[in-house]
Amino acid sequence: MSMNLAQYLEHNTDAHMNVLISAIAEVSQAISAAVHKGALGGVLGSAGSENVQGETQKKLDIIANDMILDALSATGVVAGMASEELDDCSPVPGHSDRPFLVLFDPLDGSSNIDVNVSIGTIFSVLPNPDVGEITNESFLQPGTEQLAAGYVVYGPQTSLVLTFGKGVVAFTLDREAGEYIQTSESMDIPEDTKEFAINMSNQRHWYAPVQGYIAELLEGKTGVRGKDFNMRWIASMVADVHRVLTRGGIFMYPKDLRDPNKPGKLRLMYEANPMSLLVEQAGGKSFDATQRILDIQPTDLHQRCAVMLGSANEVQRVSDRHHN
Ligand code: P6P
Repeated sequence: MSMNLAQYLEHNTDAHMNVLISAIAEVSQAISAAVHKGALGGVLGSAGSENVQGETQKKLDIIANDMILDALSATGVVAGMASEELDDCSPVPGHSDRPFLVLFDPLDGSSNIDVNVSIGTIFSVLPNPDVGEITNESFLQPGTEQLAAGYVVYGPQTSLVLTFGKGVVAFTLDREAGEYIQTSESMDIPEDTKEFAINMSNQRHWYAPVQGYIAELLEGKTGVRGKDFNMRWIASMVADVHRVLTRGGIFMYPKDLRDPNKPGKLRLMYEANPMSLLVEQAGGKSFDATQRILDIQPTDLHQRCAVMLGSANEVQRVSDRHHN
């Protein structure tokens, strides 16, 4: 008989973390219901505003963001939050002594909302550095400091995938019962793969190491790799990374020539870091090209980075190309 999330948290986390993850799971059920209602809920389409990234915000982006802010503030264990949708962090007034800081992308891949493709919520839990009031600087901790990380993917199933630094577990939402049931006790990424995920339309903008690496994959069994590869690109990081965690693969969003000052498209603090912790805990690797993403010392809440994550031998191979 599989455990439900409440039983799992009871046996595997302390009281504070139990409260936090339970709150995230509960609010994700409400977000899942809104996502799956789609146009019938009158929440599709643009909200007519832009986020700090200059991206048009979808109504569901903002709805999900506000739901998470309210849910985490009410837990009694969160001192402050940071979100892709907020310019600055959101301290919980009068509670700067609470144990956790939480960063999140409330609805990643939101451009897929209107075309009914999987999207997701990504979250990262950091310790409160306990240096007085919570500011943006309180969050600027390397990914190795994360106490927990996870995501909820709103797809054919709604799945919650979690790590507390002791492997990766997965739960599937039983909508009738209104609870998450454990469906994986250990997600493990095979060291080798035949599947890569990258937006090929950017190919002419890539730097030489990525050009060379992808060219080898495309040569298939006729080339040096001696095997054919398959390509997937959902353009929803949560969905692409969930596939990698489920069956292996390499996911890449490299820095490219369009803007030498822009290290990549994806955000370090609430996309790359949580996903990197999950991938490493599942036996994979996650580099920005030359260094481990989890080792990056952040300098800005919304900084971006290049991402190459997944099956260890493939990530190492493309990283080695950057060093030679
Ligand atoms: P592109 C979604 O907007 C996102 O931030 C990630 O979820 C996804 O992996 C990437 O951007 C897709 O980017 O350039 O292929 O649309």
